[in-house]
Amino acid sequence: MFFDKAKIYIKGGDGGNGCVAMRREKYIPEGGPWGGDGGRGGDVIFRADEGLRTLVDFRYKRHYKADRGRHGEGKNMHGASGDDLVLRLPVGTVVKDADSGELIADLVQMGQEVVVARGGRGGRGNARFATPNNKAPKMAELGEPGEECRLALELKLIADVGLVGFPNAGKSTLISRVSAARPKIANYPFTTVTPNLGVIRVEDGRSFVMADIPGLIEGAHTGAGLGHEFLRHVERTRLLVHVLDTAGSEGRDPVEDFRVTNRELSLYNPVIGQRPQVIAANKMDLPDSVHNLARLKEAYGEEYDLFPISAATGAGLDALIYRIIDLLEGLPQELPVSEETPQHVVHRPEPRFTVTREAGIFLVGGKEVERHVAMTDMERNEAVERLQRIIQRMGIEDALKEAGIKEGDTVKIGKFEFEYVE
Ligand SMILES: Nc1nc2c(ncn2[C@@H]2O[C@H](COP(=O)(O)OP(=O)(O)OP(=O)(O)O)[C@@H](O)[C@H]2O)c(=O)[nH]1
Ligand SMILES: [Mg+2]
Repeated sequence: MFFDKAKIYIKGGDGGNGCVAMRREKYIPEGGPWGGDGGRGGDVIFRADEGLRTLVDFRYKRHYKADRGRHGEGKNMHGASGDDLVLRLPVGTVVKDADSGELIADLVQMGQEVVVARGGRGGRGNARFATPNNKAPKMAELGEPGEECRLALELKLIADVGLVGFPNAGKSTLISRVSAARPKIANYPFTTVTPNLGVIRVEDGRSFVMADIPGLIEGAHTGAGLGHEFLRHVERTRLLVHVLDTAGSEGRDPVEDFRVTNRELSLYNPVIGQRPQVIAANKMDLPDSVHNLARLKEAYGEEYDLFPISAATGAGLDALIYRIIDLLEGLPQELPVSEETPQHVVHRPEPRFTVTREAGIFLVGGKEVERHVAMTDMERNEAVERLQRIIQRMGIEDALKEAGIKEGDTVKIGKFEFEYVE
């Protein structure tokens, strides 16, 4: 099954908790703190893999979590780190934040790796909180929670050449003739319902990748036929080969078809409408093709390279393939960027924290303070006192006062709620 879209939830592993322990050994009655740190949680990593062609795996399993770090232990023993979780995705996968739509990664190269959710760091053990004033701290940090997010994955195949044209024009026949790709071929429209990639090698050792997609019909931009759904798979090609049924089977007119398909391409994305094109005038083995070829040459011969071929017999294919490969050499190597593909990620500076009032409750938000709260062991007074100092130092208390907080009001930071006291 072919799937080119998926939404998944991922979470980095939580850090392990720091340990509270005191040294107690023979002859060392007053041993100091020796609670070790927790280990860091594993990252969630995406790796582009050339062997994959679809996002189908993510259709059935949608939650992914990396291993958490182990907790620290006495005798200053640190917890082990959690294992990273490496997920393999097909080359060409675009990764966006499912909620904001922000581009997170574009896996365009085989083997490319991106950390999409970091594991949390381990909490520090009490050994690390010893000071001259507090030689035996009875607190440790909890592990930092791993990053979590919902991601929208979208596959946009990466190929040098895209085949476009009406259904039944012979696109799949062509790719099966020149590459090892074996798509379904049949004498009815919309035989191809998923894109296929084929690698074409020529005798001098050069090669390129071609993508075959379902046929387009008039009104595809309004969803007719299979619509524009599959055009994203030619968005990242450098050259289009426009396949025409030159024989005009079933009352079609190739001169008209060329115009209609190009209009649909431009309506989908003007950038694709502008992409260099070569015309493959197919089915030259059939009657009527000679007459139509003359008309095509008349109409488009000036503007486009036009190759009479028969995908069925193989006639004319060598000339077409060598022309494609020569053209590719003259085109820029980098991926064409479509209007849909953002070129850079915009990072908006976030305020350090926010204070809002909702139904009488004071809500404090912000990554940094929420992290401090999540890493505080509320069962331990020393830990809570430390959190209070941090909140004060960050200026949150002043901000709360400014917002009109009074003794006894409720404050909520992350999942933690408490009553405000001066
Ligand atoms: N006579 C002749 N028939 C051809 C030629 N090329 C393809 N055909 C036939 O045309 C029909 C459609 O071919 P496909 O390759 O499936 O066409 P397609 O463009 O991939 O069609 P969709 O996947 O529906 O978009 C099949 O019956 C092919 O055998 C050709 O050069 N000559
Ligand atoms: Mg086909």
